[in-house]
Amino acid sequence: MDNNNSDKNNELKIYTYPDNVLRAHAEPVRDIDDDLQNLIDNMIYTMYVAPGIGLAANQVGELKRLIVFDLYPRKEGRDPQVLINPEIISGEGKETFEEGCLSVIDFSAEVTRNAQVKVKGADRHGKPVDIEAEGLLAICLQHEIDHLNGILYIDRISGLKRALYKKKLKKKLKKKVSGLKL
Ligand code: GNR
Ligand code: NI
Repeated sequence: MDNNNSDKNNELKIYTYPDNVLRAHAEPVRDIDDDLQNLIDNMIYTMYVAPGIGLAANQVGELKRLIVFDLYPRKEGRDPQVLINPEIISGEGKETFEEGCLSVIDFSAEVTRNAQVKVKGADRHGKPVDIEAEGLLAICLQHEIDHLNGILYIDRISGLKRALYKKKLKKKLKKKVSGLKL
């Protein structure tokens, strides 16, 4: 990747289930260089375009421990957050929330996770950050950190609901294939 501004604000391809890249364990970020800054900018751009409240590097095919998020992606006064090498250091309580994922198309389901989590990591300049999260932030951080470990929210729902999604997806893919003009 060239290190110029034209590399910023590119919409990246979001990989979707059942792509293998979503099942891979992402590697820790070692170098905070210009390539990483470009990837961060492109991920933020891609998240807003999607639109989503968070995005993990696996979802755009980069196996790096890097997430971006913005719980309130309104147009005015956007405040995108970046976490490099995020780790959940503790979790407490339980909360159930209806989740969706940019990598799991046309589906949503209730997922139970910790209601509060403490997360540590680094900002885009490598400065250590500690976050005490609850509510939507806690859910979003757990969802994104799951991605870095190859886990999708559909892994955390009942087998019956997961089977329902797979069936729906199969049907949808068949329709797509039969509609192809070859
Ligand atoms: O945009 C997103 N919304 C969302 C809603 C409930 C729980 C988690 C999320 S994250 C999701 C974007 C995404 O797929 N991030 O990985
Ligand atoms: Ni997701």
